Amino acid sequence: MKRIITIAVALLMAGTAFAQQALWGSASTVSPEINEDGTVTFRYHAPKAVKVTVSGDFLPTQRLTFQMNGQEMTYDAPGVAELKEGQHGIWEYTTDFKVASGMYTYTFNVDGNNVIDNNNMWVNRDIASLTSAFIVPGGRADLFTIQDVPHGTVAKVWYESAAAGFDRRMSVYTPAGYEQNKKQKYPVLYVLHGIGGDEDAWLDQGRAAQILDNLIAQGKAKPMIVVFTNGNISQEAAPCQNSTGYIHPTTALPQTMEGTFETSFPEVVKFIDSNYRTIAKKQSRAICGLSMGGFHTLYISLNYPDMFGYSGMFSAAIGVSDPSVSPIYQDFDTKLATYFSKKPDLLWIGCGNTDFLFEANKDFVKKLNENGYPHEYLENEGGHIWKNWRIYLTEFVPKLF
Ligand code: FER
Repeated sequence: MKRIITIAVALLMAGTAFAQQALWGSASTVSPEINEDGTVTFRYHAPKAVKVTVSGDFLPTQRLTFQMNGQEMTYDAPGVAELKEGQHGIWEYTTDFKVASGMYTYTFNVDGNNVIDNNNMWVNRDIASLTSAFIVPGGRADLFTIQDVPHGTVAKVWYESAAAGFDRRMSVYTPAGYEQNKKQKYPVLYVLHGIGGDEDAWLDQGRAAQILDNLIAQGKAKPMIVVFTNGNISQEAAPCQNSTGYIHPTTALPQTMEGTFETSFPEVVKFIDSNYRTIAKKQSRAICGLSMGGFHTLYISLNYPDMFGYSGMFSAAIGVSDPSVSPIYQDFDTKLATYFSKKPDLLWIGCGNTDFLFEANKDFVKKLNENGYPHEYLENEGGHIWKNWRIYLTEFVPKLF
């Protein structure tokens, strides 16, 4: 018996040593720690550091400015707080306020260098920045957590793109029950990311799969298939997931907002309708997106007015199209009139009142009002941030189908 145990332990050790390279490098410092009084403590081990700060959207925002098209624009940047060095080179900061329920992302800055919290295993990428994340539960944030409900399935799917000339990747969420209910057909929501993003953005930063699981389980949303495309037509897939391996994410990729992605969108819809059990009609199709994805949503909806019954524009990059680069951006007013003459089920717009695109969104809403074009508009606090985009998704999805 003893011998059998020894062999079993030896096999286990050999197996795990190969299976887990990082087996002996465990984390020891607790960070972040959500305290019983509602404050949050951050810790970072840096025995030789001179200055350590934490920056994140759990802190009051700072207003910063930048130049866009010769104009000075203001935007919200995450606040910054200093950590103090304690024993054993562990730096620490505890908020002097209760952190409200919500999902937050943050980074440390150690002597001028931005780093993630290496004791927090939840890391997200936002364009070209790695951020650490945490959720303070309660309220709407409970939609972002994994609950004891039936879960959908997320697949990474490659499709042949004639427009790009190579295979491209998308993420596809099928709701709980999809695999079992073989006769059931489902409506489809297409969800688009912002500039510099990719087919992973809404699932990682946006918590879209959790939001869908929870809203469906609560009976607040219909079971639906959700498709997350990669809106950078020059790109096969997200960084490290493409044939070149590594790519550095940038907001200035070739063919960004030059019409090819929008023009070729029917090839995506055709692929989904051919490979999934969809209800392949306008009233059972929705599209939405944040920022550049809101821009894509607008032009796809206007140029293919028979394709989507529901369209959602989240902090949309309105008014930045160049009609000279693609016919898709031309004859805007005529296309808008045609779109509304075909009676879409819903055009939904959401924008925060400190977003640098707030004025552009307000102008668009004004134009819709002046023309009597039906729409829903949510104006809330905050800027061009994931906090708002998660809120907009939770508002938009229950209105569908
Ligand atoms: C612009 C304003 C906003 C623009 C793009 C955006 C290319 C997109 C922002 C985003 O997706 O977050 O002028 O020009």
